[in-house]
Amino acid sequence: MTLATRRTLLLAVPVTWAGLWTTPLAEMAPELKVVVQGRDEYDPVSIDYVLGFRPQPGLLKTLPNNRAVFSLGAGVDGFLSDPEYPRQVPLVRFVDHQLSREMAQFCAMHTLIFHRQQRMFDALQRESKWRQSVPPRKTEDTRVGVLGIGEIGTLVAERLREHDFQMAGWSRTRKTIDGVESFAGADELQAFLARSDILICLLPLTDDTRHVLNAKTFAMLPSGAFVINVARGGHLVEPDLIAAIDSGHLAGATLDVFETEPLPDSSPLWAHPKITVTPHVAAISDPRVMAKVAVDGIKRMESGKPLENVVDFARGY
Ligand code: NDP
Ligand code: OXD
Repeated sequence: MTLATRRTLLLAVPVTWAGLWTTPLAEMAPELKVVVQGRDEYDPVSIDYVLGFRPQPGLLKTLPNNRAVFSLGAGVDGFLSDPEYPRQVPLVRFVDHQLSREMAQFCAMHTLIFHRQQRMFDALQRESKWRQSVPPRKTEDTRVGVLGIGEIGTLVAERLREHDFQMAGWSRTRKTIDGVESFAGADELQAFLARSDILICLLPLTDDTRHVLNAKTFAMLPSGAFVINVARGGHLVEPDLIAAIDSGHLAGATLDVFETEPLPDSSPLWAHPKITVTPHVAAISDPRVMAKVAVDGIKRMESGKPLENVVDFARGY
């Protein structure tokens, strides 16, 4: 990178992880000065750019010359939950095909584990029992619904379509995706849920989508439906999910994200026999790619080009 002025980037991540990004940043942009929040002394006035994930609330408003914020996550709720986020500073979310591919793989895996009754066979194996059984419903008769059919949701739907599931997606605006039925807006949510035997949540967490997975929406799903939440814990009312499973209405769930992370030891989700818990690992982004996205963004900004994947503060994603 050749910069007319030496620029300074504040890396707002846990100090012990900082090396994951400082090393590739130094290789890709040796002229960029990188300071690590909580480790290095810095003058707030000197900060030109920020790269981070869930920075401490109030931090960004202390940086009067900050030109842009680059999110290390696809979801930017960790920035927008800061009531003092300076709205004149563009926020760039992380968009990467490798990330979408990993998300699609995780969603396909958990859809198929449920559909092919793998948990039942795991239990039978533990008891040395040989019992042949086929999925209760044919794949082509099984309806999968993706809540949030954006960058990641679209690839998830396309990959599951290849397995012959009947696919649909729900979004704010209408979509045209081959072999994926489109439902749009609040008015079509009920019809979308009523046809979703397996529901995958891939929405951004906003004021409109918080707690969208609740007792009322679960009741709209067909009996025996399965829920996969890989978006944010704030989408789900956890006690409502447990109640819907324990009542027999829902067959179970896979949860990768939680209202409180790490999931507390005391959470009933850990030991629930019909819930699979994973520790926010549906996709682990590559720090080198994240560093490159930030460096490319800085280059664009420095050469007067518009930034890509900028968050719309009014929409909240
Ligand atoms: P996008 O912004 O590309 O897509 C969001 C989708 O949600 C769009 O289709 C959008 O509709 C839809 N949407 C937003 N608000 C509403 C609403 N009120 N009603 C109906 N539809 C709505 O996001 P990504 O696909 O990149 O990421 C989705 C989320 O996945 C992230 O925000 C993050 O929380 C989560 N994530 C989790 C990871 C993990 O490891 N577990 C990793 C990466 C992401 P429209 O298209 O009409 O705008
Ligand atoms: C996320 C991510 O937003 O890992 O969760 O990208």
